[in-house]
Amino acid sequence: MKSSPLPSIDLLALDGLLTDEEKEIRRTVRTMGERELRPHLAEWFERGAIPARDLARRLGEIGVLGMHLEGYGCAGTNAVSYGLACLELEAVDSGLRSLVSVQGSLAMYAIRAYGSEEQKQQWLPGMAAGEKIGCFGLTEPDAGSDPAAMRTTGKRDGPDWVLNGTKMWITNGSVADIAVVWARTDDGVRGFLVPSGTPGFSATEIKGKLSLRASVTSELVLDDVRLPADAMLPEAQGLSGPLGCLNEARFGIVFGALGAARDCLETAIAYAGERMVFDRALSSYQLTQQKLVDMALELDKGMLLALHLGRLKDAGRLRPEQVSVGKLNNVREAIDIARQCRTVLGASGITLEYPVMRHANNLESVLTYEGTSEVHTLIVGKAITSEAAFR
Ligand code: TGC
Ligand code: FAD
Repeated sequence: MKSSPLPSIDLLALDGLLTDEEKEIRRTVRTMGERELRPHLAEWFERGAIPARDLARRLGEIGVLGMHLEGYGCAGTNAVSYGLACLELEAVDSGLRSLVSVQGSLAMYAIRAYGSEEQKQQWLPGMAAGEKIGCFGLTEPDAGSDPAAMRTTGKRDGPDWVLNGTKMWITNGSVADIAVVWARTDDGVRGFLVPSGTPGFSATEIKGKLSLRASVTSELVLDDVRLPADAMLPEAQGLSGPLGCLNEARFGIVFGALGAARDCLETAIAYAGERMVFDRALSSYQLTQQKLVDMALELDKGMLLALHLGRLKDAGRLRPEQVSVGKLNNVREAIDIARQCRTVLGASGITLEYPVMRHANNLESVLTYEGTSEVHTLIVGKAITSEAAFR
C-alpha cells in the first residue's frame, strides 16, 4: 500500500522557498517515479534485478541524467533542481537515485570536468540520453574509505596505457558501456575511460546484497587492459580528481536521503491513522505522536539544510566540508526515521508490502557509500579543529 502524499509534513511551508521551475522539475520526476517506477520496486528489490537499460533510457527522456551539467545534451538546471530530482527518485528507492548519481554526478561529471573536448563529444550526449551507461571505479577491495591506498596501476607502454587492478562495489558496473577508472601512475592518481568491451576488462555483479537490491553493484577486474593515450582524462591529476566528483554525488544524497525518509514517514502516518490498537487508532496515542513529530521535525530540518546547501552551490560558494555536514546529518536522520517508522508498522513493517524496511535497508548502503558517517565526521572534525584525524 502506498499512502497518498500528506502535505502536512511540510510543517514549515518550505515549498515556499522553491521557484516555480524547481517545483515543476520536482513534479515531473515525482509523477514519473510514482506512476512508472514505484509499482515495480518491491518486485525488483525481491528479485535483486532491475531493467537497467530501459530505466536509463526513461530517465534520460525526462532529462535527469547529468541534469546539472551544461552543454553536450545535458539540461543545465540549477543544483537545487538536481537535488529535488534526487529526492523524488529516492522516495521511490535509493537504487534509482544511485543509478542517476553515478551516471550524472560521477561518470558524466568526471568527463565534463576533466575530459578532453573529444571525450566530452564522444560520451556525454549518449549518457545524457541514457543510451550509454557509465560507472565510476574508485573503491578497491582493500581501499574504501582511504582511496589513497589504491593498488590499481596505470603504466605507460610506448604511447599506450596498461591498467591492472580490481575495483569493488561499483554501481552500474556490469551494465556500463564506459567505466571511469582511477589508477595510480608515475605522476599520481589519474582517471581513465575504459569502454566495457576492452580486452582484459571484466565486470561481475555482486550477489547476496541485503541492501540496494534494486541496483547493480559489481566488481571490475582490469587485467592488462591496454588503452590508447587519449583514454586518460587530461585535466585530473591527483586524488582531488575523484574527490571532486564525490562532492557532486554527495550533494545529491543530501537531498536524496530525505526522499526515502519522507516516504517512510508518510507511510507511517497513514498506517497509524488506520491501524486500531486497544480500540483506538494508533495515531491517537501520545507515544505514537511523539515518534511522528520527532521525525517530522528532523525531516523539515534536513530539508532546510539541503536547501541552504543547494543555494550555496548555486552561488558557487559550497565547500566540501559543508557537503559533509549535509551528508552526515541527512543520511543519519533518514535511517533513524526509517527504523522508527518500521516500529510504527509493527510486523507489517518487515514486509515488502510497505516501503519502509526496503528504505531502511537501502539507507545502510547510503550511510556507507560516498564516504561513511565516520569519514564525514572526520572531515567536519578537521574543518573545526584543523587536525586531520584520518590516519
Ligand atoms: P587529502 O590529503 O585530504 O586530499 C588529497 C587531495 O584531494 C583534495 N581534496 C579534495 N578535492 C576536492 N573535493 C574534496 N572533497 C576533497 N577532499 C580533499 C585535497 O585538497 C588534496 O589535493 P592536493 O592537490 O593537495 O593533492 O586526502 P586523504 O588521503 O587524507 O583523504 C581524505 C578523505 C578520507 C576525506 C578522502 O579520502 C575521502 O573522502 N574518503 C572517502 C572515500 C569515498 O567517499 N569513496 C566513495 C567512492 S564512490 C561511491 O561510493 C559511489 S556510491 C554510489 C552512489 O552514489 O550511488
Ligand atoms: P572501510 O573503509 O573498510 O571502512 C570500514 C569501517 O571503518 C567503516 O565504519 C568506516 O567508517 C570505518 N573507518 C574507516 N576509516 C576510519 C577512520 N580513520 N577512523 C574511524 N573509522 C574508520 N565505490 C565506488 O568507487 N564506486 C561506486 O559506484 C560504489 N558504489 C557502491 C554501492 C554500494 C551499494 C556500496 C555498499 C558501496 C559502493 N561503493 C562504491 C563503495 C563505497 O564507497 C565504500 O564501501 C565506502 O567508501 C567504504 O569503504 P569500505 O566498504 O571499504 O569500508
